[in-house]
Amino acid sequence: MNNKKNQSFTKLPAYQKLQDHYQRIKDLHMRRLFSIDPHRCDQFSLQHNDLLLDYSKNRITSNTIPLLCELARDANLEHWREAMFSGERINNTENRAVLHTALRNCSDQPLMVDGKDIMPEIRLVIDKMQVFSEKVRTGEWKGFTGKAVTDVINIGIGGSDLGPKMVYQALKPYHHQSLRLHFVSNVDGAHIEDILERLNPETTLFIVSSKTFTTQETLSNAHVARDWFMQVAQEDSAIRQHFVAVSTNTEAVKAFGIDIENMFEFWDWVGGRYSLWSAIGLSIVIAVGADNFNQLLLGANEMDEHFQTAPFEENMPVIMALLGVWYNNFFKTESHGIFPYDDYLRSLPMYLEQADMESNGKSVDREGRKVDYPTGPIVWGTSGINGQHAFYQLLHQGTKMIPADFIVSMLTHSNYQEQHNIMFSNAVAQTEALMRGRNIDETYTDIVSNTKKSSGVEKRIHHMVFEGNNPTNTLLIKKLSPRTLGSLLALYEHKIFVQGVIWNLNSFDQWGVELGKQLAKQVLSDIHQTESVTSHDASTNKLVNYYRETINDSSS
Ligand code: G6Q
Repeated sequence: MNNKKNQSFTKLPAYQKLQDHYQRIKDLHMRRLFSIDPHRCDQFSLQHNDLLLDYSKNRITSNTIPLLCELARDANLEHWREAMFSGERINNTENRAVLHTALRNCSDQPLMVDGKDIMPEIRLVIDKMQVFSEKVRTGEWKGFTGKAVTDVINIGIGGSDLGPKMVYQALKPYHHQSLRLHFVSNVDGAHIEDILERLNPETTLFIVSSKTFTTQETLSNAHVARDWFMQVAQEDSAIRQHFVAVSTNTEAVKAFGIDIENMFEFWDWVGGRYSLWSAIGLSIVIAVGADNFNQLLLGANEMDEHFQTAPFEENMPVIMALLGVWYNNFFKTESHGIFPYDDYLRSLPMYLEQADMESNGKSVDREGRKVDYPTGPIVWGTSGINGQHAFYQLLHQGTKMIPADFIVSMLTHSNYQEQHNIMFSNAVAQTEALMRGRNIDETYTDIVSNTKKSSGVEKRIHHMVFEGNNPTNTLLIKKLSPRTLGSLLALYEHKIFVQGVIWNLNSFDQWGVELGKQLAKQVLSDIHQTESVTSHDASTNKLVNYYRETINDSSS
């Protein structure tokens, strides 16, 4: 058990130095910083394999990064990093190790947890996943009427859904030619119904993905799937060929009626939102094959090594984390935008919302003391190019500063190179516009040269000025492949970890999701009562009673 205690974030010696530094540079415009140092980009960029991070469009000077790195040292980042990778129980509220990195560990070194080397078990499960997936992919795995599988449905939610779904979309060019994958997470019956109505039970395979195998939404959907299937199959014995489970809970899997032979195991030291590398990635292996899945793991492992070995000043996840802390805690920004310029990465913002906000959305520190500083930002985003025609107005001319990551692929998988050139130029132009802005003189010149008129300009000019000085990171990916995707996702995982260490949080529990779950069980039972509900507050009573009356009226 790790007993090392961190000082509170605001008591770290570098914190005060950063406060002073902030006071000195907070009003500096990045335009000026670029004009003073035309080579700023060389100083503030990092390359790791096929990822290039340009962080020069940030409100930093050459003094900022050394001070932020000092902050990371004050927060004992080296110690916590070592503790995580070596399997110490750094998830102190659940008394668990945090070892998603072991799932992509390609070395032949043992990794001990509770006196046991966990690497052989990991390899066994990976082999089992690969053998099974190959059977499904080649058509050797047959349904109960002897037909090959055409459709695979992953039933899961949260960490058991978002990662596999996002990776499946991201790796579209690597998909099996004819197998179709579907992801059901919402307990709204419309979700599963919309998918099932198009499918044939004889050729459909279900993966019930749930770490605990107690999650209400997932089990409810799994029962709907089983009933749908049994209407046609009739015999219980047919379930074997159509239902597999991914879980840590053998007993619950058995109780549901899934053969243990068809269960793919993982362990309590894999957090839900960090689980796509484990058996939770089974749908990914089926979609893209074992070799591509191994490339995904390799890319992540390469980022793990970079994170463990590169000096903080040259360490991509550390730098991204520190920049986030710089804005969150000194500029007091509230949110952080994620804008992919690659259609295959369209679900990445949603995935990172969970990864980041469930990890660092905490208001007590590792020791349970209330924090007196802002922790995790609101992480949000969508496809950048669509955002430009929607909410970017606020980024450019609103009153809030929103630091953002622009994630851009350079080589396209599509056949439309000119479309890709348009997308790339938009991404880069946006970061330029957010940084430079357009001052009043430039605005005046632009208007006059575009309209060839100077009369009436004063009326509009203030609406057309852009202050600029909005910070962005640009992450250029050479080409979106399993390997680069693995590195990209591990980069964000470690960024989140570093921020958690600096804020002295346990980034690996998620107690905040519990209360709503408990209350939902109570409300569900209330809905079935015959009497009016009075046990909640007036608002909740009213909503529940109105719902009960409405569904009762409609069924009578
Ligand atoms: C992730 C969270 C959460 C979890 C889901 C599904 O870190 O713990 O999103 O993944 O609640 O849980 P199960 O996999 O246990 O069904």
